[in-house]
Amino acid sequence: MKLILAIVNDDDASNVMDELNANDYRVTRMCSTGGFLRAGNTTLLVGVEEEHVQAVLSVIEARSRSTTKSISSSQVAGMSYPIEVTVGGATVFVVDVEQFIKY
Ligand code: 2BA
Repeated sequence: MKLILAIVNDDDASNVMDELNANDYRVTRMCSTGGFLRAGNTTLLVGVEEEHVQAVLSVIEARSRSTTKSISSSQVAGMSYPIEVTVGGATVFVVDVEQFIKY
């Protein structure tokens, strides 16, 4: 079994979850915060058998848009000016599950 951890934009999370649920995949949604922007994002946990990993990744890829965010953090000669960073579509980790237990 694999655990897919997907960090997605808050705005995309419902679309991703709806499609995963419609395809019978179980999902847990966690509120998270990016360490760089310190802005809210969503982390989805999806536990699936290995043969379903690609299907889940396809849903996440199709439903996650990348956006640009402007932040004023760069300092030059004491002046700060805005820089743009591209966020998402999705940052995904696929990890091995040693045990899956449901009581
Ligand atoms: P944040 O850490 O808030 O990062 C938001 C975006 O800022 C990143 O988008 C990237 O474009 C930029 N960024 C992050 N760190 C940077 C740095 N040190 N210098 C310059 N630009 C930087 P994404 O790469 O799409 O990441 C979106 C969110 O996914 C991140 O939000 C974080 O919550 C998570 N994430 C990304 N990579 C991760 C990793 N290796 N481990 C854990 N979480 C990760």
